[in-house]
Amino acid sequence: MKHILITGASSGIGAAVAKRLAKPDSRLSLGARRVERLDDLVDGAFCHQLDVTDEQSVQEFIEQAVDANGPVDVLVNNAGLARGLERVAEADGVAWREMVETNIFGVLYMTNRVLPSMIERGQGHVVMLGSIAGHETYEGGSVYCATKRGLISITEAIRIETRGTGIRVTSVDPGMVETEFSLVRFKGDTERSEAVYQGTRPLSGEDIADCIEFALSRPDHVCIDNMLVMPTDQVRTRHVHRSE
Ligand code: NDP
Ligand code: 8X3
Repeated sequence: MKHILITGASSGIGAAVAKRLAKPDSRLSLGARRVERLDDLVDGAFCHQLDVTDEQSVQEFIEQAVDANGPVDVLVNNAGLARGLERVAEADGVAWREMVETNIFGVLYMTNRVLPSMIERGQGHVVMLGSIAGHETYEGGSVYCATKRGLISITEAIRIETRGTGIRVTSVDPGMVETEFSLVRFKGDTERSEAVYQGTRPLSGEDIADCIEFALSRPDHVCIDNMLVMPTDQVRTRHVHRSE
Protein backbone atom coordinates (compact mmCIF):
# COMPACT_ATOMS: atom_id res chain seq x y z
CA MET A 1 0.00 0.00 0.00
CA LYS A 2 1.33 3.42 -0.97
CA HIS A 3 0.50 6.53 1.03
CA ILE A 4 -0.01 9.40 -1.43
CA LEU A 5 -0.42 12.90 -0.02
CA ILE A 6 -1.85 15.60 -2.32
CA THR A 7 -2.00 19.31 -1.46
CA GLY A 8 -4.68 21.49 -3.05
CA ALA A 9 -7.00 18.57 -3.84
CA SER A 10 -10.16 20.67 -3.59
CA SER A 11 -10.09 21.78 -7.22
CA GLY A 12 -8.62 21.43 -10.70
CA ILE A 13 -5.43 19.43 -11.12
CA GLY A 14 -5.25 18.28 -7.48
CA ALA A 15 -8.79 16.86 -7.57
CA ALA A 16 -8.13 15.10 -10.90
CA VAL A 17 -4.88 13.61 -9.56
CA ALA A 18 -6.65 12.40 -6.40
CA LYS A 19 -9.33 10.63 -8.43
CA ARG A 20 -6.75 9.09 -10.76
CA LEU A 21 -4.48 7.80 -7.99
CA ALA A 22 -7.33 6.31 -5.96
CA LYS A 23 -6.54 2.63 -6.47
CA PRO A 24 -6.81 -0.49 -4.33
CA ASP A 25 -3.07 -0.34 -3.55
CA SER A 26 -3.03 3.31 -2.47
CA ARG A 27 -4.11 5.29 0.60
CA LEU A 28 -4.73 8.96 -0.05
CA SER A 29 -4.36 12.01 2.18
CA LEU A 30 -5.97 15.12 0.74
CA GLY A 31 -5.59 18.67 1.98
CA ALA A 32 -6.87 22.14 1.11
CA ARG A 33 -8.36 25.12 2.90
CA ARG A 34 -11.86 24.34 1.54
CA VAL A 35 -12.00 20.98 3.32
CA GLU A 36 -15.73 20.56 2.62
CA ARG A 37 -14.87 20.00 -1.04
CA LEU A 38 -12.63 17.03 -0.20
CA ASP A 39 -15.04 14.80 1.63
CA ASP A 40 -16.82 13.25 -1.36
CA LEU A 41 -13.84 13.17 -3.72
CA VAL A 42 -12.42 9.73 -3.00
CA ASP A 43 -13.91 6.98 -0.83
CA GLY A 44 -11.83 6.27 2.26
CA ALA A 45 -9.33 9.10 1.80
CA PHE A 46 -8.01 10.98 4.83
CA CYS A 47 -9.25 14.55 4.33
CA HIS A 48 -8.24 17.46 6.50
CA GLN A 49 -7.98 21.21 6.31
CA LEU A 50 -4.58 22.39 5.16
CA ASP A 51 -3.16 25.84 4.60
CA VAL A 52 0.31 25.31 3.15
CA THR A 53 1.33 28.86 4.06
CA ASP A 54 0.83 28.12 7.77
CA GLU A 55 3.58 25.99 9.32
CA GLN A 56 1.33 24.85 12.16
CA SER A 57 -1.40 23.74 9.75
CA VAL A 58 1.21 21.84 7.71
CA GLN A 59 2.60 20.15 10.83
CA GLU A 60 -0.85 19.15 12.08
CA PHE A 61 -1.95 17.91 8.65
CA ILE A 62 1.11 15.73 8.16
CA GLU A 63 0.99 14.29 11.70
CA GLN A 64 -2.66 13.31 11.29
CA ALA A 65 -2.15 11.96 7.76
CA VAL A 66 0.72 9.78 8.99
CA ASP A 67 -1.42 8.55 11.91
CA ALA A 68 -4.19 7.65 9.46
CA ASN A 69 -2.18 6.23 6.56
CA GLY A 70 1.41 5.60 7.72
CA PRO A 71 4.60 7.20 6.39
CA VAL A 72 4.24 9.22 3.21
CA ASP A 73 5.47 7.46 0.05
CA VAL A 74 4.41 10.10 -2.48
CA LEU A 75 4.06 13.85 -1.90
CA VAL A 76 2.29 15.80 -4.64
CA ASN A 77 3.04 19.51 -4.07
CA ASN A 78 0.14 20.81 -6.13
CA ALA A 79 -1.37 23.67 -4.07
CA GLY A 80 -0.59 26.95 -5.78
CA LEU A 81 -2.03 30.11 -7.23
CA ALA A 82 -1.55 33.27 -9.23
CA ARG A 83 -3.14 36.57 -8.23
CA GLY A 84 -3.68 39.29 -10.79
CA LEU A 85 -1.60 40.44 -13.72
CA GLU A 86 -0.23 43.62 -12.23
CA ARG A 87 2.94 45.19 -13.57
CA VAL A 88 5.66 45.67 -10.99
CA ALA A 89 5.28 49.47 -11.07
CA GLU A 90 1.54 49.23 -10.44
CA ALA A 91 1.26 46.50 -7.82
CA ASP A 92 0.56 47.05 -4.12
CA GLY A 93 2.57 43.99 -3.12
CA VAL A 94 -0.23 42.07 -1.36
CA ALA A 95 -0.54 39.52 -4.17
CA TRP A 96 3.25 39.10 -4.35
CA ARG A 97 3.34 37.92 -0.75
CA GLU A 98 0.42 35.50 -1.21
CA MET A 99 2.01 33.92 -4.30
CA VAL A 100 5.44 33.56 -2.71
CA GLU A 101 4.00 32.23 0.56
CA THR A 102 1.84 29.66 -1.25
CA ASN A 103 3.99 28.58 -4.20
CA ILE A 104 7.41 28.72 -2.52
CA PHE A 105 7.03 28.58 1.27
CA GLY A 106 4.11 26.16 1.00
CA VAL A 107 6.18 23.70 -1.03
CA LEU A 108 9.16 24.13 1.31
CA TYR A 109 7.12 23.60 4.50
CA MET A 110 5.49 20.45 3.10
CA THR A 111 8.64 18.95 1.63
CA ASN A 112 10.78 19.79 4.67
CA ARG A 113 8.45 17.81 6.91
CA VAL A 114 7.96 14.82 4.61
CA LEU A 115 11.51 14.27 3.33
CA PRO A 116 13.23 13.12 6.57
CA SER A 117 11.08 9.99 6.83
CA MET A 118 11.56 9.28 3.11
CA ILE A 119 15.33 9.57 3.55
CA GLU A 120 15.22 7.32 6.61
CA ARG A 121 13.23 4.69 4.73
CA GLY A 122 15.31 5.00 1.54
CA GLN A 123 12.29 5.55 -0.69
CA GLY A 124 9.83 8.20 -1.76
CA HIS A 125 8.66 10.29 -4.66
CA VAL A 126 8.11 14.04 -4.57
CA VAL A 127 6.08 15.57 -7.39
CA MET A 128 6.13 19.34 -7.98
CA LEU A 129 3.53 21.24 -9.97
CA GLY A 130 5.65 23.72 -11.86
CA SER A 131 4.53 25.62 -14.94
CA ILE A 132 5.53 26.87 -18.36
CA ALA A 133 5.67 30.14 -16.38
CA GLY A 134 8.86 28.83 -14.76
CA HIS A 135 10.48 28.56 -18.18
CA GLU A 136 9.41 31.89 -19.67
CA THR A 137 8.18 35.23 -18.36
CA TYR A 138 5.23 37.33 -19.48
CA GLU A 139 4.04 40.86 -18.81
CA GLY A 140 2.22 41.02 -15.49
CA GLY A 141 3.59 37.66 -14.45
CA SER A 142 6.74 38.78 -12.64
CA VAL A 143 6.11 37.17 -9.27
CA TYR A 144 4.03 34.16 -10.38
CA CYS A 145 6.72 33.33 -12.96
CA ALA A 146 9.42 33.90 -10.32
CA THR A 147 7.75 31.42 -7.97
CA LYS A 148 7.61 28.76 -10.66
CA ARG A 149 11.18 29.49 -11.78
CA GLY A 150 12.25 29.34 -8.14
CA LEU A 151 10.54 25.97 -7.87
CA ILE A 152 12.90 24.64 -10.56
CA SER A 153 15.87 25.53 -8.32
CA ILE A 154 14.23 24.00 -5.25
CA THR A 155 13.42 20.84 -7.21
CA GLU A 156 16.97 20.54 -8.52
CA ALA A 157 18.48 21.15 -5.08
CA ILE A 158 16.31 18.47 -3.46
CA ARG A 159 17.28 16.02 -6.22
CA ILE A 160 20.97 16.72 -5.60
CA GLU A 161 20.63 16.64 -1.82
CA THR A 162 18.80 13.29 -1.81
CA ARG A 163 20.94 11.51 -4.37
CA GLY A 164 21.79 8.01 -3.27
CA THR A 165 18.73 7.75 -1.00
CA GLY A 166 16.38 6.21 -3.56
CA ILE A 167 14.13 9.27 -3.54
CA ARG A 168 12.81 10.54 -6.86
CA VAL A 169 11.81 14.13 -7.58
CA THR A 170 9.64 14.87 -10.61
CA SER A 171 8.32 18.21 -11.78
CA VAL A 172 5.37 18.43 -14.13
CA ASP A 173 5.26 21.84 -15.79
CA PRO A 174 2.02 22.47 -17.71
CA GLY A 175 0.90 25.20 -20.06
CA MET A 176 -2.73 26.28 -19.91
CA VAL A 177 -4.97 23.90 -17.92
CA GLU A 178 -8.67 24.71 -17.61
CA THR A 179 -9.32 24.72 -13.86
CA GLU A 180 -10.29 27.41 -11.34
CA PHE A 181 -6.78 28.86 -11.76
CA SER A 182 -7.90 31.89 -13.82
CA LEU A 183 -10.99 32.44 -11.67
CA VAL A 184 -8.67 32.67 -8.66
CA ARG A 185 -6.17 34.84 -10.56
CA PHE A 186 -8.94 37.30 -11.50
CA LYS A 187 -10.67 37.14 -8.10
CA GLY A 188 -13.92 35.55 -9.29
CA ASP A 189 -14.30 37.57 -12.51
CA THR A 190 -15.87 34.81 -14.66
CA GLU A 191 -15.88 36.82 -17.87
CA ARG A 192 -12.16 37.49 -17.63
CA SER A 193 -11.32 33.94 -16.64
CA GLU A 194 -13.46 32.34 -19.35
CA ALA A 195 -11.76 34.55 -21.96
CA VAL A 196 -8.44 32.83 -21.15
CA TYR A 197 -9.74 29.55 -22.63
CA GLN A 198 -11.98 30.98 -25.35
CA GLY A 199 -11.56 29.58 -28.87
CA THR A 200 -8.73 27.26 -27.89
CA ARG A 201 -8.38 23.78 -26.42
CA PRO A 202 -6.52 23.88 -23.12
CA LEU A 203 -5.26 20.90 -21.16
CA SER A 204 -7.51 19.35 -18.51
CA GLY A 205 -6.69 18.27 -14.98
CA GLU A 206 -6.97 14.68 -16.25
CA ASP A 207 -4.19 15.33 -18.80
CA ILE A 208 -1.90 16.30 -15.94
CA ALA A 209 -3.08 13.32 -13.87
CA ASP A 210 -1.97 11.14 -16.83
CA CYS A 211 1.54 12.60 -16.61
CA ILE A 212 1.80 12.16 -12.85
CA GLU A 213 0.45 8.62 -13.02
CA PHE A 214 3.07 7.81 -15.67
CA ALA A 215 5.96 9.25 -13.64
CA LEU A 216 4.86 7.42 -10.47
CA SER A 217 4.48 4.10 -12.27
CA ARG A 218 8.06 3.92 -13.62
CA PRO A 219 10.35 1.35 -11.99
CA ASP A 220 12.29 2.58 -8.93
CA HIS A 221 15.51 3.13 -10.90
CA VAL A 222 13.79 5.50 -13.38
CA CYS A 223 13.18 9.13 -12.44
CA ILE A 224 11.22 11.35 -14.80
CA ASP A 225 12.94 14.62 -13.88
CA ASN A 226 10.72 17.03 -15.74
CA MET A 227 7.71 17.02 -18.03
CA LEU A 228 6.90 20.24 -19.89
CA VAL A 229 3.35 19.68 -21.14
CA MET A 230 1.61 22.12 -23.46
CA PRO A 231 -1.75 22.19 -25.19
CA THR A 232 -1.15 21.62 -28.91
CA ASP A 233 -2.71 25.06 -29.51
CA GLN A 234 -0.32 26.83 -27.11
CA VAL A 235 3.29 27.23 -28.18
CA ARG A 236 4.44 29.76 -25.61
CA THR A 237 2.52 31.41 -22.74
CA ARG A 238 1.26 34.19 -24.97
CA HIS A 239 1.30 32.38 -28.35
CA VAL A 240 -2.05 30.61 -28.40
CA HIS A 241 -3.96 29.55 -31.49
CA ARG A 242 -7.62 30.56 -31.22
CA SER A 243 -10.42 29.90 -33.69
CA GLU A 244 -12.35 33.02 -34.75
P1 NDP B 1 -7.11 25.57 -8.96
O1 NDP B 1 -7.34 26.99 -8.54
O2 NDP B 1 -8.23 24.87 -9.64
O3 NDP B 1 -6.62 24.70 -7.72
C1 NDP B 1 -5.64 25.19 -6.82
C2 NDP B 1 -5.65 24.34 -5.58
O4 NDP B 1 -4.65 24.85 -4.68
C3 NDP B 1 -6.98 24.40 -4.84
O5 NDP B 1 -7.34 23.10 -4.43
C4 NDP B 1 -6.69 25.27 -3.63
O6 NDP B 1 -7.47 24.84 -2.51
C5 NDP B 1 -5.22 24.95 -3.40
N1 NDP B 1 -4.57 25.99 -2.59
C6 NDP B 1 -4.33 27.27 -2.90
N2 NDP B 1 -3.77 27.91 -1.86
C7 NDP B 1 -3.64 26.99 -0.86
C8 NDP B 1 -3.15 27.01 0.46
N3 NDP B 1 -2.67 28.15 1.01
N4 NDP B 1 -3.17 25.89 1.20
C9 NDP B 1 -3.67 24.74 0.68
N5 NDP B 1 -4.16 24.64 -0.56
C10 NDP B 1 -4.16 25.76 -1.32
O7 NDP B 1 -5.82 25.62 -9.90
P2 NDP B 1 -4.99 24.46 -10.63
O8 NDP B 1 -5.55 23.13 -10.33
O9 NDP B 1 -4.82 24.87 -12.02
O10 NDP B 1 -3.58 24.65 -9.90
C11 NDP B 1 -2.84 23.58 -9.33
C12 NDP B 1 -1.36 23.83 -9.53
O11 NDP B 1 -1.05 23.79 -10.91
C13 NDP B 1 -0.85 25.18 -9.04
O12 NDP B 1 0.40 25.00 -8.40
C14 NDP B 1 -0.68 25.99 -10.32
O13 NDP B 1 0.29 27.00 -10.19
C15 NDP B 1 -0.24 24.91 -11.28
N6 NDP B 1 -0.44 25.20 -12.69
C16 NDP B 1 -1.67 25.50 -13.20
C17 NDP B 1 -1.83 25.78 -14.54
C18 NDP B 1 -3.13 26.18 -15.15
O14 NDP B 1 -3.13 26.71 -16.28
N7 NDP B 1 -4.26 25.92 -14.51
C19 NDP B 1 -0.68 25.71 -15.45
C20 NDP B 1 0.57 25.39 -14.82
C21 NDP B 1 0.66 25.12 -13.49
P3 NDP B 1 -8.18 25.80 -1.44
O15 NDP B 1 -8.45 27.11 -2.11
O16 NDP B 1 -9.42 25.03 -1.07
O17 NDP B 1 -7.19 25.89 -0.33
C1 8X3 C 1 -0.21 28.76 -15.27
C2 8X3 C 1 0.04 29.01 -16.71
O1 8X3 C 1 0.59 30.77 -18.46
O2 8X3 C 1 -1.08 31.35 -16.79
O3 8X3 C 1 0.94 28.34 -14.62
O4 8X3 C 1 1.24 31.26 -16.20
S1 8X3 C 1 0.21 30.68 -17.03
